Amino acid sequence: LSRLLPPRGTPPGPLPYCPERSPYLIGPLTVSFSQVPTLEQIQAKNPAVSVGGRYRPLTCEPRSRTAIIVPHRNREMHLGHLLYYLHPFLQRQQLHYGIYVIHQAGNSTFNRAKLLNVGVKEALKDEEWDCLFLHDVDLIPENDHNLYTCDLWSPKHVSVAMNKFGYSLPYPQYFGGVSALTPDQYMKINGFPNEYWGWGGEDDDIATRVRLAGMKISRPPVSIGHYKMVKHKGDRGNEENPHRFDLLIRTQHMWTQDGMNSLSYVLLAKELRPLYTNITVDIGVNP
Ligand code: UD2
Ligand code: MN
Repeated sequence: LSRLLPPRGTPPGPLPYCPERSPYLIGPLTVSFSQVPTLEQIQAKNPAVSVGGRYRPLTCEPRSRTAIIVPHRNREMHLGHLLYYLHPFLQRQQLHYGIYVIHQAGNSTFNRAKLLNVGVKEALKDEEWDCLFLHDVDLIPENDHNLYTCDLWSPKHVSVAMNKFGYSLPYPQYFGGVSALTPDQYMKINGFPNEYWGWGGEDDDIATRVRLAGMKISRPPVSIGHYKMVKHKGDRGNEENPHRFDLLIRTQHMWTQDGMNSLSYVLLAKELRPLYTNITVDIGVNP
C-alpha cells in the first residue's frame, strides 16, 4: 500500500470541486425568535468557523466565495438571530464565506446603502470574493435550497417571499431585503447610492441602477426565497426619508456620479470577532 502514497512532503493536490448540489441541504427550515441565542452558544455550535466569521469546506473546493454584508446599528438581538441561523445554513451549502457587520458610528441619520458600499469596499480588500450578499440584519432565510451564490448574468434579488408581505413580492421592481451581486455587477451599477439618509427609496434606486446599466434582475423561485423578518418598529435615527421621491426622480442623472466612485468615509475599526468581522465606520451626516 505504501507504494501508492505520494512521497513524504508532497504538497496536497488540488481538492475536487464540491458537488453541484450539497448533500447536507435540508430544504424548508423552522425559524423561531422566541429565544435570543448568546454569541457563546452560537460559537459552540459552529466550531469550524474561524475568526472574523470565516469558513471554508475542508474536503472540497467551494463553488463560491461569498461575502455577507450586513448594515447595522443597535440591532444586537436581530444580529444574534441572524448569526445563529446563517452560519449553519452557509456551511450546509459548502461555501467559502465570510460575514461582515458594518456598524454606523454615532447617532446621526442611518444610511443603509452607504454602509453597504463601505462593506463591499472593505470586504474586497480582504479576499477575492466572487459574490456579495447585501443582507438586512432582521431577515432569516427559511429554506437552504436558497443558495448564497451569485447569478453571473444578472444581479439577483433574493428575499422574494417574506412573512412581512404575505410571502409574495410587494411589487415587481422591489429590490429590498437581501440581494446578491458579483463584484463586477456591483461596480457596473457604480454600487449603491450614498445620498439616501433615513428609511426608504434606496432599494428602488438600486433596482433602477440595474436597469440603467443594461442588466435584468434575476430571482429565485418564490417557494425557495422564503424569509422571516423579526418583527420590529421603526428605529430612532432611521425615520422615513422625506426626500426619497425627489431623489428617485433623479436616479438616471445621478447614478454615474453617486456611488462607489464618490464614496468617502472614515474607517474607525475593523475587528475580527469570533463570528463576524466588525467594521465601525463614520459615514458622515445627513447634509
Ligand atoms: C425595508 C427593506 C430594506 C430597506 C428598507 C428601507 C424589507 C424586508 N427590507 O426594511 O432592505 O430597503 O425597507 O430603507 O423590505 N438598520 C439597523 N439599525 C437601524 C436601522 C436600520 O441596523 O437603526 C439596518 C438593519 O440591517 C435593517 C435594515 O437596516 O434590517 C433596514 O431597516 P429596517 O429593517 O428598519 O426597514 P424595513 O424592515 O422597513
Ligand atoms: Mn426590517
